[in-house]
Amino acid sequence: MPVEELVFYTSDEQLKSIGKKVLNNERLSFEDGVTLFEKGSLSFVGTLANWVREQKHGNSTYFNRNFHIEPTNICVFSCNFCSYSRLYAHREEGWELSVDDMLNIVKKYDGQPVTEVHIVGGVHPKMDLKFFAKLLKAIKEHRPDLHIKGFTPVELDYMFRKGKVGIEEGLQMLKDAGLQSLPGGGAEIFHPEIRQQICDDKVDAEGWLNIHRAAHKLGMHSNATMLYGHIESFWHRVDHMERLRQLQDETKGFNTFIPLKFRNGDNAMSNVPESNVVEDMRMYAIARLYMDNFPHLKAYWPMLGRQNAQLTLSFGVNDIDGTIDDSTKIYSMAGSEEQTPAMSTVELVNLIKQVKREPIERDTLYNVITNYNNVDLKESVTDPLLN
Ligand code: V47
Ligand code: SF4
Repeated sequence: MPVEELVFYTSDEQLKSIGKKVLNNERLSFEDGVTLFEKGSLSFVGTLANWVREQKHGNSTYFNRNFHIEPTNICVFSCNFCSYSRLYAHREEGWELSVDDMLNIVKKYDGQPVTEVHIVGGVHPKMDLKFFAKLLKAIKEHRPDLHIKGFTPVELDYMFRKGKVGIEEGLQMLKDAGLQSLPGGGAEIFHPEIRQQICDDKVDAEGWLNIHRAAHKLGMHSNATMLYGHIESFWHRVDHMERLRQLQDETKGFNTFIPLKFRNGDNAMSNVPESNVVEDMRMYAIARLYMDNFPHLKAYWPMLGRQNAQLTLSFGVNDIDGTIDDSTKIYSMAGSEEQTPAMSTVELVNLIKQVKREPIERDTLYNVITNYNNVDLKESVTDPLLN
């Protein structure tokens, strides 16, 4: 048997026909997606996903130098999976940063080669459009070269409704103030059957997609996430990916798809068990196969843990996010093993090289900053740029 047939071998006729479609670069149907979740072994979906990944990116594996700002964990919403937020009535248990506090966080990175700040937090009833426009302007004035990726449709929808502005107008105001792209959060699971049970009171699927559509039309890029591994069925995941795939066909504005593993520490869904590593890897692999029009697939290591993030690089993933510098609490508060998430560039590069991939530092829009494939880190470990 030729080796090509051996690696994709399956006796199942349905899987065989899906495998052929993938190898012929044909789009998978909704039913194909569900079949992969129901019947695809890790080795079957993983081998195919790795093939697709190598067709698209070879061994290139991206990371960036970034940090987060979480303006507040006070939130008017009550998502059941959220371990991080506190209601306004209990605001003494949370934090609320002023524009100056946040500018001081940015100033900590003066002289350091970070390229991106990721701003996301709870929905505070008093942090409005003007407050955030002031923040964006202050950051850009201080550090014009820092790319600002910020705000989920959950925050934006609330900000725009409260400020009585439409989506386009609100986004344009934030763009003019310095916002350059949107992160992928707030998507959770789009289907109302699940959304109503896990995050009933925040923006719905249509609202989330409309805000990303409008951002893309304004020339901004964005990411998309999916919170998986809780009470959803496989077909809800496929439905979620299908809605994103359709919007991407329309706008081509998404850079990256990021499946986020549900962590059950200290939240209202702590009774729901977490998915195991095989299910996690199958999720990434099937995402790579289904999301054929998304250029990149990211494993977010603060949520998954660094070893599992490393493992995803054999199951379709080509991006593992960035240095983070212990600047986010969302996952440590939900029980992730990464309690103080921070990795130096040397650690990220070594993590990628250990699994025989090529580490490439990128900016937010995937422009290459440095290809570390031929850099001997033992030589340059004292270089401050690598910390
Ligand atoms: O929308 C909250 C998730 C998201 C839990 O765009 C949880 O580059 C698991 O979207 N278990 C926000 N997940 C974070 C996010 C993100 C992260 C990294 C990079 C990017 C990007 C975006 O965090 C929320 C929600 O889906 N989340 N609680 C939890 N218990
Ligand atoms: Fe608020 Fe976001 Fe937590 Fe939901 S996930 S409660 S919107 S901070």
